[in-house]
Amino acid sequence: MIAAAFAMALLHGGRAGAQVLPDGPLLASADMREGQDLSGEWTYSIDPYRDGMAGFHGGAAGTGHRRYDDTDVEQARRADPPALYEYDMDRAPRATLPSSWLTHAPEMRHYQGLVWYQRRFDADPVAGERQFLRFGAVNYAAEVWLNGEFLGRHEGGFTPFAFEVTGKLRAEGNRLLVGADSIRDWQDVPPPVTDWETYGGITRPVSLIAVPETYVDDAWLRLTPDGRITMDIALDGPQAAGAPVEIAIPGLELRLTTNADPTGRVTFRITPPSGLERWSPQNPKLYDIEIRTGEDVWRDRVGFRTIAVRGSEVLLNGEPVFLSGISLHEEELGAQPTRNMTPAAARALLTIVRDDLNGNFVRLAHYPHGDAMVRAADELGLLVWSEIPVYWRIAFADPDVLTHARTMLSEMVLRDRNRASVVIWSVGNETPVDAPRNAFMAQLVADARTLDPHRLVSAALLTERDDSGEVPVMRLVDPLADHLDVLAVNTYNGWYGPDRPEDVPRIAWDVPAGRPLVFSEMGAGAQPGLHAAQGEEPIKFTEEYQATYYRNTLAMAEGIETLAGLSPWILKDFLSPRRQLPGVQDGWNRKGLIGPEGERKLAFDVLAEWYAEREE
Ligand code: GCB
Repeated sequence: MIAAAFAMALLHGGRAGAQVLPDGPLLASADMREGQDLSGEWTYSIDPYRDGMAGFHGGAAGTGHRRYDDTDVEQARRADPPALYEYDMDRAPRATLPSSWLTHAPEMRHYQGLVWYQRRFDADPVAGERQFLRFGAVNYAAEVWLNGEFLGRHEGGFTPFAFEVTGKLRAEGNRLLVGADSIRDWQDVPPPVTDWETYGGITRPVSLIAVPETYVDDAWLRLTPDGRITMDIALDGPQAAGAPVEIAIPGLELRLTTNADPTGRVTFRITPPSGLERWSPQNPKLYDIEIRTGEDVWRDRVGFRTIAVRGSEVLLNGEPVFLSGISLHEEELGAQPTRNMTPAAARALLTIVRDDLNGNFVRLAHYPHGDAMVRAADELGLLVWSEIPVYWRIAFADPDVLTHARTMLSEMVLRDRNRASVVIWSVGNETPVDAPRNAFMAQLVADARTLDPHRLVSAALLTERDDSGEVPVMRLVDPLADHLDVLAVNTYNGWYGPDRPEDVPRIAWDVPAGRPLVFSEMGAGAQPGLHAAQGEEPIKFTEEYQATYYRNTLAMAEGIETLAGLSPWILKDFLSPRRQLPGVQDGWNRKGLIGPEGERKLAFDVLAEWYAEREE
């Protein structure tokens, strides 16, 4: 064992600076802590007029509708016969979480609004320990009460949050109430109009996590461009200042000891042993990490790699890599998805990308996916683009909206910056250029760099079309491009707009020279199993049309010298309420290369073969 003791009172890598940080405990790598899993059976109650929030009329105290009180309604009614209650969370319908309420019952399929969820649980709080309730995500806004006490509110349907509940738990029958509201307005991120299903509800795991009084709240380990492993650790608790900290990476025979600085922080930089195996799609090597302080043990599995840009190339561990990718929504395979992306469901999708599509890259659109997906990418060796849902038009001029988006960005980066697979942070998708938007997006890029200086930053941009010359020219004229490491554009020539698929290869691209360009989207719809009539030209939504579209768009892509990768739209058909062509879409965006249950369309092989050729 190599022993080393370094205590460098440097700035803790990412939590300092001007970025907007989440409130409350971070609990980095919370999914690796042994918690009490509160998934499983909950009760739920719809509340379309939101009178459960306010109380409205009812019993003497005006509580007849107030869902979050710590009341056994049945007992209260017997104890006070005239009392009026118009809810009873203990006897409400049951649902298994995580999932969206859309699949709790047929009549819930199109419900959008407020739904109350309740979970009763026993806890065994140990004196001297701290307890946290951690939510993987609640879509969209959540208000949380424990035993009648308000814990807080969180907005944003795709990032984690936690509340400290030390001293608030009882041994038996705790009553956890969550008001989950799926309604968004134009001050929200994403805005009300998107092109995917709003899966309202508690869509990721909920757990009760116990830690010693002083514990490791945040730890960030990575290989920095100087070739060293850099670790930033933040303790929280009364004994954090000067606390002894031990870091072990058994796979590298490393054991390091030090003491935290007066603010409870530690920064280490070490030259890794020469045996370090770098993480890559070919060798997704992860190292077990243990960080101890007092009784607390923080665990994670971390890969070490570098990512950079040189001219128009993306470099992984110093070597050029072409991003052979595909976009993905957080929606599992199956005829009736509910958004419960378990580790197995995530692996099922990513295995198709890696093994069948010959891919090495996924764009996780259009919002941060759950821990399970990013962990599966780490394990399977897929490079990841991770995005916040700054999508189309939001209220860019509103400073509160900017604060909200910045918080979301921090929540995403702080959750996932230990994941080697994540190589690109994206600050948004198809946001129309104007002054307030440009300032908004530039701020997000600056934040991403402060939070994490060594990953690449991108955004999916819009292009302008110029038909004044002999061939159509697609032009990238967006001032945000100057701020990004990787330029990315979505292209749909041959699907939307005037072009026929066979005209697509001649389209020219006017993009900044010497910088990597990714087609963050390209796509065409096809209903699985719908084929062109014999001898007739394929019409839209046949598999043949989609396959022809792919052949021609790939031919166009081959003409772009700076093309560094693709993430076509999209691996799997996904539910979207704006897609209602009867008998063809029926609520599904059909641009998947596979259907809802994995049915492969003809275009799948077109792309898979193209990627295979690039590997040779
Ligand atoms: C886009 C959007 C994506 C849509 C897709 C489509 O440009 O970024 O969210 O689903 O087009 O299918 O139109």
